Amino acid sequence: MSDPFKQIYDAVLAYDGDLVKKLVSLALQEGADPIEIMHGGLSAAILEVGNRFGREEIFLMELMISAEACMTGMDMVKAKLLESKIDLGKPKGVVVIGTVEGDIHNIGKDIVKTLLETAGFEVHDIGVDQQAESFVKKVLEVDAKFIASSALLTTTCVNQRAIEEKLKEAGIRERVKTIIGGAATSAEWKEKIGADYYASTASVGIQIIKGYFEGA
Ligand code: B12
Repeated sequence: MSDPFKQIYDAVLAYDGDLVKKLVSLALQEGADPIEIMHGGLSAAILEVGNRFGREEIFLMELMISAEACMTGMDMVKAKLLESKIDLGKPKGVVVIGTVEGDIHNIGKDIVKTLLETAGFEVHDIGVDQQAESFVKKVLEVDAKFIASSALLTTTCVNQRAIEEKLKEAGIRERVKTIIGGAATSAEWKEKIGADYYASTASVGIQIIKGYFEGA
């Protein structure tokens, strides 16, 4: 059989959700690394679809169908990762995660969430299109020490700045760390809004959050 990750990649690009499902299931059965299925197969493909959409080579409908196919595969991989999670006892830390207001992209956020859960963190996912106030409210409710926010649109990443402001208004900025991610964010943006950390990938983000709690 040829490279399973490449086959999954091709199936997403072919808008074939059923084939994605079949190939991911087969790859998992054959012991392929779930993280590699996520990154090398599904994410790589959806990013290529995004590039094609950006170049106006495909329509929004095609982008949506590919995203659907990608998410089907992601759900299977996430289930596999969580199934293999060993009981690590007390959570390593409490994190609130969500996608900012005006933004419904959830694939990247969900990867970060799954990897954090697999690593033994207690994660409170407030979902997509969430106001800055909702992040802060959740932090107070569950006594979280970290906010992880995702923004994919240049029009919505401003809402990560709103999270910083709302934390200050609530008087808890000093005791909560913030990490930002998603295609619309960057190290420069982090500096500009006063967030604590930026991560270009989920794996880098997990390392940062782990590092913080291990040193805390
Ligand atoms: C899939 C997709 C969609 C799907 C979303 C499905 C879903 N349920 O999420 C649909 C079709 C719904 C969609 C809609 C739209 N989209 Co869209 N979409 C994408 C696409 C192709 C892929 C995004 C994705 O899932 N990538 C895969 C994941 C794994 O990558 P990721 O999110 O970047 O996450 C990784 C890292 O960034 C990081 N990460 C992400 N978040 C976080 C958070 C933290 C804390 C950390 C540590 C790390 C982290 O971890 C992940 C893994 O390493 C991107 C293209 C792109 N280059 O990003 C366009 C893109 C983001 N979309 C775009 C646009 C324009 C739109 C629409 C406005 C289209 C329209 N005309 O309606 C709408 C907006 C809807 C809204 N209000 O949010 C533009 C944005 C342009 C801009 N500069 O603002 C892009 C860049 C496409 C393009 N090239 O034009 N989209």
